[in-house]
Amino acid sequence: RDITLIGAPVETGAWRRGCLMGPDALRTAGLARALRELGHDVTDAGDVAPIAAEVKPTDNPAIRDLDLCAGWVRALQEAGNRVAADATPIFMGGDHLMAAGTVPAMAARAEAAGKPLFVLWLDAHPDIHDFVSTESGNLHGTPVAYFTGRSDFAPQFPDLPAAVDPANICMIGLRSVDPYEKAALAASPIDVTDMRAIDEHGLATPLRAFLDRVEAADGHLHVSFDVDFLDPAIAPAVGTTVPGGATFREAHLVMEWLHDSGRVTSLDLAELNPFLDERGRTALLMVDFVASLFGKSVLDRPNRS
Ligand code: DIR
Ligand code: MN
Ligand code: MN
Ligand code: MN
Repeated sequence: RDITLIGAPVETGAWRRGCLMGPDALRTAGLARALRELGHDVTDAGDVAPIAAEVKPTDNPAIRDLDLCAGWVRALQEAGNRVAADATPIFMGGDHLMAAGTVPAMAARAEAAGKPLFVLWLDAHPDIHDFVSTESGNLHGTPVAYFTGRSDFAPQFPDLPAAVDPANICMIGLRSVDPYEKAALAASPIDVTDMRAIDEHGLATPLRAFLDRVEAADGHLHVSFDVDFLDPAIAPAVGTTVPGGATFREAHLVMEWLHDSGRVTSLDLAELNPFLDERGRTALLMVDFVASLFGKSVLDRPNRS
């Protein structure tokens, strides 16, 4: 595969500073080398920079750094639009606001290819707030509402080049959902597997069902991987740790099945905050998971089951 690494060092969507260093930590942890060892052609396109913009303030005084956040969304959409039709971009974040840039660009790319875009959202949080509902004012909590066209983000964020159908979204790992988000998810066709469902039934069945749907629709698949999907005991380098996350084995299975599906066309690595890491262990873990997603396996399984 032709893999393009794109740095998205946005940190103004999160309350804590430090995601700025995410792309460089992933580079230092050997992301490009790990992918090359698997036989992929890897290009590092460097870091995107925000497009300076002054935007109209919203009525919500909690929202922070709106100008810069809007500038990042615009810049990341433009960077995503430059990705070749047959390349597989890995967007190295950066806080999860990055997905407001990357996902609309990937939706537009899929549309140009005549395919639907599916999104696998691996996260403790659903990130489905909008400018009105966010109480924290941290815009990394808003990308899903934006890229599904659920709420109005105009004129601060760009007009959506293509919206993602919420019926094509699967969220796995949720365990921090506030009342607004709970109601929003209940009213939406988004397929949700929270931690309780994982404890009761495991994540293999819902993941298989989702991947089968992507296959049946001949869709593109964007994976948005928030570090806080993982349990903080194995992945401490994230500003919004929530106890009770995915184990190493659960996440590893997700990565191997994603590889076996052959469907992943783009990937976000979001919320890595190296300032909070322990000697790079979270960055190294993320590189390991990405390697599994792109073909590193323990044993060959010709029957794919
Ligand atoms: C949180 C942020 N739900 C908020 N979400 C995070 O501020 O609205 N997403 N951390 O991953
Ligand atoms: Mn840098
Ligand atoms: Mn998130
Ligand atoms: Mn999260």
